[in-house]
Amino acid sequence: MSLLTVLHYPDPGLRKRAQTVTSIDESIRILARDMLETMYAQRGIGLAATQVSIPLRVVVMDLSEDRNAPQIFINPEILTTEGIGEGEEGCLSVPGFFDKVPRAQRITFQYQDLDGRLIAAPAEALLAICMQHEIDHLNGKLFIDYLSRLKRQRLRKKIGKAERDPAPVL
Ligand code: GNR
Ligand code: NI
Repeated sequence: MSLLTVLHYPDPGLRKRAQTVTSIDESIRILARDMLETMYAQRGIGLAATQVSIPLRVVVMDLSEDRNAPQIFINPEILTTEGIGEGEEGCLSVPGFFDKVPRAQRITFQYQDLDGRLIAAPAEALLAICMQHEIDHLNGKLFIDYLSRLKRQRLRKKIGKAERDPAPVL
């Protein structure tokens, strides 16, 4: 088991489009396991491989209260969407920042499991929101891209400042 480093905005790695997984082999199993470990360590409910510098279409999630229901989605794709709603979102790659994002309320999506089986399923509520958030990551998109220019400018200013003035070493 190994913990992976989660990239933070504005790291350019977060803007890469992830490639389709063509062979679900041992390396993908290890990646999924390490991503779950990393997600649990950071108290996230989902994680996309692009966030840990691996440009492959792999997503992990655990939406359960008890943090004991890991889910792995290979090559997830949205098939249909219905309705529109707004929910508060956060992202492990934009720590400490939360805002409302418009998302489809209900979706159907497909993915492959670790055995390569193609599965189609409906989603609503938190699963629908999180699946859209994670598939955006695989396409190099972040939830802050949906904010107004003003809000994004304010966020960039806040983060830019922190990066320009690093804490002095001793
Ligand atoms: O932990 C997370 N919480 C969350 C809350 C609302 C909408 C989406 C998310 S996903 C986020 C983890 C993450 O950054 N996944 O990419
Ligand atoms: Ni995220």
